[in-house]
This record gives sequence, structure tokens and C-alpha cells, in this order.
Amino acid sequence: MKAKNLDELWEISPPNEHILLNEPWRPWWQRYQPISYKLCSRSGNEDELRDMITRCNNVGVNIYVDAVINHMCRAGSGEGTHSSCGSWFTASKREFPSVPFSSGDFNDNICTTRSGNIESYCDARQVRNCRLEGLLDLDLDKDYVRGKQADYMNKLIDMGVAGFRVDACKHMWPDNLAAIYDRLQNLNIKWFRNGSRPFIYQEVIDLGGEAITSRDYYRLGRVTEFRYGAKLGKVFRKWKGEKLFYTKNWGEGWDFMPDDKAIVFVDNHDNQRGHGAGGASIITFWDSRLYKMAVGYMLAHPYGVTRVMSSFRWNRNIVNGKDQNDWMGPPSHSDGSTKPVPINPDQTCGDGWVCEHRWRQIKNMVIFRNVVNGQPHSNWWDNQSNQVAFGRGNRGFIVFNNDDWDLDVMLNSGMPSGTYCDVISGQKEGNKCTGKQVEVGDNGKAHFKISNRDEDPFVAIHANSKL
Ligand code: AAO
Repeated sequence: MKAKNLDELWEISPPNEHILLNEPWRPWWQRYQPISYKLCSRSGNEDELRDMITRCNNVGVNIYVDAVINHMCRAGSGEGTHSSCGSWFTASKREFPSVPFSSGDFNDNICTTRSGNIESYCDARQVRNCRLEGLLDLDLDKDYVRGKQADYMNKLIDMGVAGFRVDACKHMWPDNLAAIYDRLQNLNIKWFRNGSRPFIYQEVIDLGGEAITSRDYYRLGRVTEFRYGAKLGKVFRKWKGEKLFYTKNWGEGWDFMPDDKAIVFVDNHDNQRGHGAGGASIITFWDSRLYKMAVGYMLAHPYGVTRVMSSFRWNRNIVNGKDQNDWMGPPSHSDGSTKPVPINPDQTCGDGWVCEHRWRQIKNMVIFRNVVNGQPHSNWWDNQSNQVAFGRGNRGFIVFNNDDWDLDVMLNSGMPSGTYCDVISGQKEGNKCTGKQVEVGDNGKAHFKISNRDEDPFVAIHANSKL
């Protein structure tokens, strides 16, 4: 889920037909091995997808689809109908009759590595013309291939989606992506303003030192800023002398991409389990106390378009730094289809679903972000260590204590005077506050006290939490 302006934006797993794998049993990553662009996956069929998109749009929650268009399944996947809609395929002959794609639609002839796989990330041609992890690499130079992909994305646009996360963009030539994006229709006017374009954000892992950079993709849409979560993790974990007060110039000041290009997140579906990039510094729901603070910091800060993770729990088993169960899929029925998400009386989720986005602290910080939208980063304070505070104009103010001692300080909040409800320890319900209260005086000054032993050692107030 992303928080942007006043809407809630949801990113969903790839909804198209994917391979079904038995070894290991139905890993989550089978959905990144397409068999066709038919809309049936372990999450459900086309009618169910349409129903979800409609119901979500009707309540102001827009859907973004994870579009896997760089490749199909692994080259050695054999043949048969072990696919989520039951379509036949022959991987060795590169035949996917349900699209249809055949051998001439793949890059095998122009890849120059011996293995046919990407062997060096320092050679842009390999990265874009060879197979990522053995996955059959589509030839996006071909107008026919781009047409099939545009048709797939346009079908989703017709159904009401608002945009796309485009998977593995590093492995596709920017001009080819531009040609596909140019063919996309405007959004469905049933829910969107006439002439609205799909919102595109592209997955490119750029931590430096490779042939391909995020910059190559700026002209096409937003790009994932992977440095953000990796650095924020180091800061909140206080690794290698990192301190929270160093984030005074967080954003472009930390050498991140331009603000208007970035999509940012604390963790994603890959690096929360050691895939992709970021390594051990990444903070996830497994470290819930730090996680709430890091997500809170991200949502309070104006840089980038933010994305909040929503996960399922798995039997994590870390041996020598590697999770042996990093493949485990979502809560599933015995046939491998994904189970529904039951909602508990306290609004959290049951049955193995973590639903970070429903945690009170995170949900309330999404609201904070919406309330302070457009306001500048202001009224910074720090103790030259891990206690910091900042505001967003006169609409919101947040204070963190990530030190090993108490915070007890008078700060200029920039907020109009009054009594505010802290939306971290509780929230405003009717005219009552279920958490701590903060008194802001006529001069905007307020007293904050946060013990380092508090369940959540941060406090946030905003214009709509005024009592
Ligand atoms: C699975 C198996 C494989 C098997 C394959 C085919 O795990 O062993 O070969 O099937 O049978 C997901 C899973 C994969 C899974 C795949 C297909 O994560 O494990 O493979 O489905 O089922 C690269 C790409 C990036 C990609 C990432 C995982 O550039 O696009 O790998 N992410 C997306 C999705 C992801 C999905 C796919 C793409 C495929 O988000 O869920 O894969 O559709 C460097 C490069 C990165 C590269 C990473 C990992 O990163 O820079 O571009 O990402 O390596 O290969 C430091 C460096 C950092 C480096 C990192 C890791 O942090 O600073 O640059 O180390 O080495």
C-alpha cells in the first residue's frame, strides 16, 4: 500500500497466469514466472479480480498491478499444464500458445554469455539481453511482443487499475519500455478524471557500481529508491556509528534520486526475506518496534512517494545469515490457492496475515501523511544523537527517541495552540484521546516526554488530531 495525496493506493501481486511449482511447494516467487497474460493466479480468477478492483475503487482505494513483462518461466521448466489457468507450455521450445509466444519472441540469439544467463552486472547488454536467473527473456525489440504486453496492461486499465509497478526494469531497454507505455490507454473514466494517465513506477535496483543506473529510467516514470530502506535500516539500527540526527538532510541530501522520481519503502517483498538488495540492515515486521518507528519516519518525511508493506508470516529459519524458508508462500489451501484475510475484532488480521498497514501506529501515520500533504519539512530539532523532531509546516509534528535514555524537552512544534492527541500511543476517537495528550502553547511550544522504554518511543500530532 502506498500513501499518496488523499487516496489509498494498493499494489497487488502479479495477477496473470504463472507457473505452479512443486519443488519447493508453491513458493511465493512462482508468480514471477509468467505462462500467459490470462488473469487467473493463486489469488483468484478474472471475475474475482474485477470485483475487487471495482469494490476498492468505489471506496477510494486504487489498485496498482505488479506487471512482470521482462520474461516468462525458467528455461528448464519442462512442459505441461502446471500453470495457474491450466494453459499448456513447452519451456524448452519457448512455446506459450496462450499468449501466443514462440521461440522467435525471445532474446536467446542476441545474448552473448555462454550460459545464456546474466553473468556480469557491469555489462548493460548482458543485463538486458540475457536471462535473469535463468528466466526466458522476452525480445522487447519486437513490436509483436510489446503489443501483447500493452494489450495485457490495457485490459487491466479497462478493468479500473490506476497504474503499474513494472518488474525488473533494469533488464529491459528504456526505449522499449517507452514504446509499451506509449501504447497504454488513459485510465477508466468511471473512476478517474478524463485524460488521466496510468501511474508508472519501475523496479530498478541501483545501489551503485553497476552499468545500469536508475537515472536511465527517470524520463519514463518513477523509480524504486533502494538506498532509502537500506540506509534507514542502518540509521535506526545504529549500525557503524549511524545516528538519527544525521538525517537532518534526509532525501536528496543523502544522494538519493530526485524527490519527484523516487518511490520509497522501508522493506519490500524481496528484501524482507533476503532476496533482491539491501541485505541485513533492512527492517521488517519481525523487528516490530523498530519497524513502526522507521515506517513512521518515512511517512512523516516529505521525500518521495511512499509505499507501505503488507505481509504474511512464514516460518523464518535463519542459518548463517540466510533464511532457509525464504521461499515460503502465503497462507494457502491444500491446492496452493491463497487463503482469504480474516479481520479480527481489533481490526488486525488473522490466519498468518501480518497486515502491517492495519497496525494502529502505521495506519495513523498514513493519515498523518495525508493531513500534512504539501507542507514543508520544518522546525527540526535534534540532541546530536538519536533523538530528533520535525514538523510539516503548521499541520503536523513528530518526535523520536531512539536513544537509550529518556527524552524530556520543550520544542517549537510550529502547530497552532491547543490540546492534541498523540496518534502513536492512541488516537482521537470522537472528542476523546485514547493515548498521550500534547499541549501546544500560544507560541507553538510543547513539552515532550518519551521514555526509551515506551512501547513505541515516538509521538506524532497533526491538525486532525486536535481535541
Ligand atoms: C527463482 C529462484 C532462482 C531460480 C529462478 C528460476 O529463486 O534461484 O534461478 O527462480 O527458476 C523472484 C524471486 C527469485 C525467483 C524469481 C522467479 O526473488 O528468487 O527466482 O522470482 O520465480 C535482480 C533483479 C530484480 C529482481 C531481483 C530479485 O534486478 O529485478 O533480482 N526483483 C524482481 C522481483 C522479484 C522477482 C523478479 C524480479 C523476477 O521483485 O520478486 O524474483 O521476476 C544485485 C543487482 C540486482 C539484482 C540482485 C539479485 O543486487 O544489482 O539487480 O536484482 O543482485 O540478483 C548488494 C548489491 C546489490 C545486489 C545485491 C544482491 O546489496 O549492492 O546491487 O547485493 O547481490
